[in-house]
Amino acid sequence: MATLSDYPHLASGKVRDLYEVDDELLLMVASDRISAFDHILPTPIPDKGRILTAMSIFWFELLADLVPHHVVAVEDPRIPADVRGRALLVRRLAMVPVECVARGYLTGSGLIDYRASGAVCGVALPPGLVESSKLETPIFTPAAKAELGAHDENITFEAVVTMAGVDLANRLRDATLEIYSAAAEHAAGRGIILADTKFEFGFTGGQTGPLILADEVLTPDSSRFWPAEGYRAGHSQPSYDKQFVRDWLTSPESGWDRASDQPPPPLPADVVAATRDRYLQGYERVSGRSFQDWIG
Ligand code: Q0T
Repeated sequence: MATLSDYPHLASGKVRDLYEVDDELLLMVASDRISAFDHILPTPIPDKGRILTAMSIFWFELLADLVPHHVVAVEDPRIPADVRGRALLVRRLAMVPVECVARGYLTGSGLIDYRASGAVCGVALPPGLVESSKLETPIFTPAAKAELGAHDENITFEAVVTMAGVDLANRLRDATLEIYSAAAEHAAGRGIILADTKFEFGFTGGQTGPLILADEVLTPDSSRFWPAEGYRAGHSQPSYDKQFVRDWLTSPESGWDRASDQPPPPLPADVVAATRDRYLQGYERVSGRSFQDWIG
């Protein structure tokens, strides 16, 4: 059986790690780590890595008729036993260095940019929009990946054209908006608003080959999911997954000052349990699948 130390480490995000299996294959490993307020918390959420991997697989499968994806296997002898259920064997691609974001609602950096300029990534929006407003039409708001620890920088479509050429830029925008629409429609049928999401694409051959959907997809780490029943424009929506964590960290009980240079404190067991439950409920509600049926 394989072990993680068999594979050279290639890259790490805040909560995931990438390893080289061979010239054609990589291993993407999701951890139980959770971030909040731009910090990795010292307390893991049990099963988070497996739940988000199951969620990503659900969406890759649902969207497979619309876009090819990079997943080769979730059960394979080349996947080490200790990461089984939270690791994906994926095709090694030439990645497009653009974070392909679709937004159907205005929040986060989109709202900040709109308040400053009336536009997001060069897309002019009508006046009078507020926190969490639904957009008339979903928009493509690309970003450039920042160094670890920094925020991705919103860029214009013209900047994508400069980086990737007009042809590829058009294909990235069209694929991003099509995939977002299909996913948002599925989520709506389950009582969930998909406010926004981020995709990454790559190629196997040259840039003329098909765009292949990579990374993780449509997890709470790459997307904003809102319960449809509580939605109200003009208010920030509770985070489906991290609200207990944020509420506790900003409460006096935590003793933590967000503005300080101090690392966040360990989470209490009840906050951990409630957060694990939210991830579980989110997966089961969006997929209609039982986490008990996921491997591991
Ligand atoms: C990638 C080649 O660094 C990243 O994730 C950290 C865990 C993002 N990233 C993805 C790749 C992929 C994918 N996914 C792929 N299929 N082929 N590179 C590189 N960085």
